[in-house]
Order: sequence, then C-alpha cells, then structure tokens
Amino acid sequence: QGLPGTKYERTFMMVKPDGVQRQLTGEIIKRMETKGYVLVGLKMVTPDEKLVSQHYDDLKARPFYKGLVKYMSSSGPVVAMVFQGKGVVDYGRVMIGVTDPLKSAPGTIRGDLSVDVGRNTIHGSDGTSPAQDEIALWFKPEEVADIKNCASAWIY
Ligand code: FUP
Repeated sequence: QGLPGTKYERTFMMVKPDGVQRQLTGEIIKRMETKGYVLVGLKMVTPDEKLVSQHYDDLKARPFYKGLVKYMSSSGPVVAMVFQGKGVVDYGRVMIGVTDPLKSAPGTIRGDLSVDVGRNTIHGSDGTSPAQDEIALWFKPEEVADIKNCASAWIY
C-alpha cells in the first residue's frame, strides 16, 4: 500500500487552519489534482494538542514549537488529505514551496497564497518515511481509498 517509488506512492498533506478559514482548500486540492495526483484520503478534523504534538514531535526542541502547537490545536479545523502518485512526496514539497512563504517561489502554494511562516497554509510530509507515519497518525487504514484499479492507473 502506497509503496514509495511507484505510482501508488502516498503523502500526507494538510490545509492548516489559516488555509481553511481563507477558503483555500479547493484551490489546493485543485493544484494537486491538476498535476495528476489522486486524492485518496480526505477529512476535516479539529486536532487536539495531543495529535498536533505527535504530528510535530520532531520539532519539540524548537523555539516556535509551543506557539505552533497552540495555533494548530486552537484555531479550528484543518483538512487532512492523502495524495497518491509518482513522486508525490518530493514533488508535493516542490509544489508547496519552502517553509517561509516569503522565500517560496511564485507558482508554489505558499509562494502564491501565503505571507507568514507561522500561517503558511499547508503541510506536506518531508520524506517517504514521515509520509507513512503521518498517514497512519491522521487516518485509519480504511479511511484511505484503494484507487489502484480505477482510471488513474492507466493515465501514467
Ligand atoms: P515545513 O516542513 O516546511 O512545514 O517546515 P517545518 O517542519 O520546519 O516547520 C513546521 C511548521 O512550523 C511550519 F510549517 C511553520 C512552523 N514554523 C514556524 O512557525 N517558524 C519557523 O521558523 C519554522 C517553522
């Protein structure tokens, strides 16, 4: 399932609270789908502190960690997503841009849609191993669709 390096590779993405409130969810999904990536998991979640802390566990020593957890767990819902397709983990990150929206190129999601590093609109897994961990953290296995056998399989 979701084997890295195949066209069934999967990544976890999340429209953060600022993106949901600014009604950018559709725009973000549109960019990923138009590229050729397949939406195989989707839900709106209001994450609690525990879930956000687990998600950002690797950042717990960083000075912005506390504010990040507070923001992500007390600002309303996020849209959690799983996208599937060839190279989706790394190319998804290219499409997102770098962490600071002001350093992100135009054409990227953060470069086009965001200004502030703490309100950078979208998360995307940074590597195939984090992608698998994050999908497992946010989705039950049965919440991720097995779309291998539908039309997308023969497009590329
Ligand atoms: P990214 O993988 O681009 O989302 O970046 P990181 O995992 O390094 O950071 C996770 C989140 O922490 C960012 F999306 C926003 C927040 N952050 C800050 O608020 N300030 C910083 O200096 C760096 C990150």
